[in-house]
Amino acid sequence: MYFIVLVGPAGSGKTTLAGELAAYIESYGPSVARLNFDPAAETLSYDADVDVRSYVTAQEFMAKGLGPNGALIAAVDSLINHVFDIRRALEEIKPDYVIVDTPGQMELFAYRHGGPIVLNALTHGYPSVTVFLMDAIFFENPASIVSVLTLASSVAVRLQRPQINIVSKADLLMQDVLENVVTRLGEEGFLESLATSSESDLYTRALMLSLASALESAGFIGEVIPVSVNSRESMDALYAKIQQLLKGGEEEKYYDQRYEKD
Ligand SMILES: Nc1nc2c(ncn2[C@@H]2O[C@H](COP(=O)(O)OP(=O)(O)OP(=O)(O)O)[C@@H](O)[C@H]2O)c(=O)[nH]1
Ligand SMILES: [Mg+2]
Repeated sequence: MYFIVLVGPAGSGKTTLAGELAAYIESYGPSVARLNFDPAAETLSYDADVDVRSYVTAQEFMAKGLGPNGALIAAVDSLINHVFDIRRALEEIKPDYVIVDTPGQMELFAYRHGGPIVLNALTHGYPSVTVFLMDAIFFENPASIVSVLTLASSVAVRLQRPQINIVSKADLLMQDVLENVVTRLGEEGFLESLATSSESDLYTRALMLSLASALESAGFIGEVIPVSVNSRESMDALYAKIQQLLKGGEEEKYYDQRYEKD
């Protein structure tokens, strides 16, 4: 089993991509299990093979008096009690891939303890990759771009597994932004030049430049793949990268070569 964990801000397209990517991979032969990992999901655009809501729902915690955000956090934390049952359910299906559709409340993965602990317990012993979705809407100006890539790096630091950063809903990108920004993000010095070109005040620009420079010097950005569920071509690029990271040998990473294991 290989795990593909979809993480991204609210509404970035995780659930839609989970269903479309599963069908896309199946069209080439491998079997795929769809795992809904969002205890607060109301409707899903795919049929979940395993659904955490069979074990715990955010609504149960709201009934105990928590607000919607606190209830989701408590629900994800409490998944640790069910994670072995969820693994067993997946092991019975024995799919080639498991696609994990996570909740949109990013602080679960970027800042809190619960998200990474539960995900690590879920995927322990199996190769896994994070696909981080950055909505096309974030690619409108340098401040949003630097900010969403910084968020992507927080997730990478915390989940500690190979990560593919994608621009989701790429069909909504203007052609000019696709060609002159998104496809150039991996070029050395490009993010820094973008930060420098920002029309922010001096302090903000200096901060953005430092963040851009840190992300670049760590080799974090690499290739950012534009993906639209309407384009088979972009799904080809995503699937190729997923296979490269999952099967390309011992935990292939595209981070800075200086820190590779001996
Ligand atoms: N144009 C376009 N819209 C998309 C694409 N993928 C998803 N959407 C739309 O984006 C909206 C949000 O999609 P979801 O898949 O529910 O996003 P999500 O990340 O699962 O949302 P939460 O679970 O609430 O965080 C829906 O209206 C989708 O139809 C895409 O590739 N292109
Ligand atoms: Mg969703």
